[in-house]
This record gives sequence, C-alpha cells and structure tokens, in this order.
Amino acid sequence: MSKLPKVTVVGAGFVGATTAQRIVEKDLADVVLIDVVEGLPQGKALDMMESAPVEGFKAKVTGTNDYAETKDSEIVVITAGLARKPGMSRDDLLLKNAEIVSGIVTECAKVSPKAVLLVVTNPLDVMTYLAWKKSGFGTKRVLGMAGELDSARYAFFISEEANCAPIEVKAMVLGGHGDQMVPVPKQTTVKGKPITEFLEPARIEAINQRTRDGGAEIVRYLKTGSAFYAPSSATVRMVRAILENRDEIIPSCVYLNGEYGLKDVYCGVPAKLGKGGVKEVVEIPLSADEKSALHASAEHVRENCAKLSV
Ligand code: TXD
Repeated sequence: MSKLPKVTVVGAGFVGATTAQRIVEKDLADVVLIDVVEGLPQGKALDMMESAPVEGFKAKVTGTNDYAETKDSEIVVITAGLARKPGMSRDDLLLKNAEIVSGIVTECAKVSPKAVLLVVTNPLDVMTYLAWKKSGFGTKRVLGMAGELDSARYAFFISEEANCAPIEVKAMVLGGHGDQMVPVPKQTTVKGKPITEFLEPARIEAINQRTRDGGAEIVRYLKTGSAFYAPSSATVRMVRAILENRDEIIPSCVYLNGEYGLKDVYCGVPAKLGKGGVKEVVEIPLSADEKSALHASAEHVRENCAKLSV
C-alpha cells in the first residue's frame, strides 16, 4: 500500500471531526485527530474507521490526546477553540481562543517543524496572525481558511438566484472573516459570465449581505453551534491543493507584505496554494470601493491583533 501523507486535525468538534472524515473518505492523507477532551478524538476516529469497510477508503484516522502522535505532520489544521456563549464578549472569545491556539501552535511546531499550519479557529484572521507569530514559521507556511467558505456561500446563493448548478458559479469574497468581508461581483461569474451583466445591482447587494451574514444565518437555525459542513469542505479543498501541489488559486487568509497596499497583516485574498503552503498572493483588479472595503476589513483585523500581546 502506498504511504499517504500525514495530516493532524486539532479539535475533534464539529468542524474538526468533519474535516477528518472528508480527508480520509477522499484518501487524501492519514489523519491524527487530537483534542483536550479524553476519549473524544479516540471515539470519533474509531467510529470513522468502522465506516471504512462500507465507504471503501484506505486512509487511517487515529484519535489521541498526545501531541507526540502528531509528529512530522505535513499539514496541521487547527479547529480547536470556544464558540461565543451568552454573557461572553467578543474580546473574551478572542483572548480565550488566543490562549488555546498559542498552546496548540507551540506543541505542534515542536513535533512538526516543517508543517504547514492551516488555521480555522475564530476570530480567523487574528488567530492566523497569532499562529504565525507563535510558530516562528515563514509566512508562506501559515494561512487561514475563511475566504473559500465565504465564496462557496456566495456561489450557492447566486446559483439559487440564477437557477443553475452551484458548481457553475465561480465566486470571489475577499477581506477578513467577519461582517466587513468583501464580495467581488465583477470577479463572480455564472458559466463564465460576470453576475454584474445579468443581475440587478439591488439583487447583487442583497446576496452580498446574505453572504456577510452567512455564518449567523446557520447559527440562528442551529442555536447551539455554528456551521461545519461547508467549513470542512472549504478546509479540505485547501488541504488537497497543498498536499497535491495543485497550484490552485483559492481565496485564503494569508500574510500580506505590500500586496493590495496592505502590510504586516493577515487578510483574505486569492492565493496560489501548493506544496509548502502559499506559493503566491494573487492580485486581482478591484474598484476603488472594493479596495477601501478591503482596507477597512484589514484595519479591523489589525485592531484585534493589537489586543493580543504578540
Ligand atoms: O470560516 C471559518 N474559519 C470558520 C471557523 C467556520 C466555522 C467554524 N469556525 C470556528 O472553528 C468556530 O468559531 C470555532 O472557533 C472553531 C471550531 O468550531 P466547531 O464548531 O468545531 O466547535 P466545537 O464543536 O466546539 O469544537 C471545538 C473543539 C472541542 O472538541 C474542544 O474540546 C476542542 O475544540 N478544544 C481543544 N482541542 C485541543 N486543544 C485545546 N486546547 C482545545 N480547547 C478546546
């Protein structure tokens, strides 16, 4: 049997476990699923393995609470963290998740010094910046997942409006993963045709707003948790692009060093992903409004980063 690459998924909650499941079902890698809660990753991993005879995948998933087992991972996906609870401020979440992510990155960098870190935990852009700082890794090897999810949501809403298959839509959402994300209609097409050529501006703006509220719409339904099917799909697309050196251009949270006029901040823009993580930050033409919205979104990320002592 050929040897599969090794991917660690930290956090065996909804996003982490579903990410692990998608990776093994596609035979992309052997997965180590790790969590602080004893028994949780072990139980979920065993349950997934018991689906292998039915699903027919060959990849292995193992559950653990010990970072030694994550040694020499090619990619570490970080999904661990708290969701906001009643009475908690955003700053509480920021500080608590920063503590969790810091500890995880320190452990992972020790045992997998060559890994690519793919951050999923919220607040996404700030946690990605923190992971970069804590890891001591180069910027190309630390990135975050959000833009691909936001773009997938945008694409789905447009497919409903245009009455076409979701896969026929190519959508683009930039900026931080928050209320200030920036959908880019001119770069969003149905069967190659920009949506600006056949949808009314008011309809486009309504869909843009639904996209910005996409996460909240799911939370309103679920009440006790947030989205995980589409987030895990988006994460696994990035994992696959990196593992298979696909050079795919995927909206990703990456370090900006002058691109789009932004410096020393992590923010969502299209990036070419392949072996080693980010191969290139791709600059696409933006209108003046889109550019200033991107800057405002990045400024919000920067303000939150300043609240952390990194
Ligand atoms: O677009 C995006 N980036 C996102 C981000 C889309 C969806 C969800 N997004 C965020 O991912 C969400 O706001 C959370 O911050 C994370 C994880 O969401 P999930 O829905 O998976 O949360 P769960 O089900 O509560 O799982 C979190 C797990 C849980 O099992 C904890 O025990 C574990 O994280 N946890 C830890 N594992 C390892 N180490 C430490 N320190 C730790 N602390 C908690």
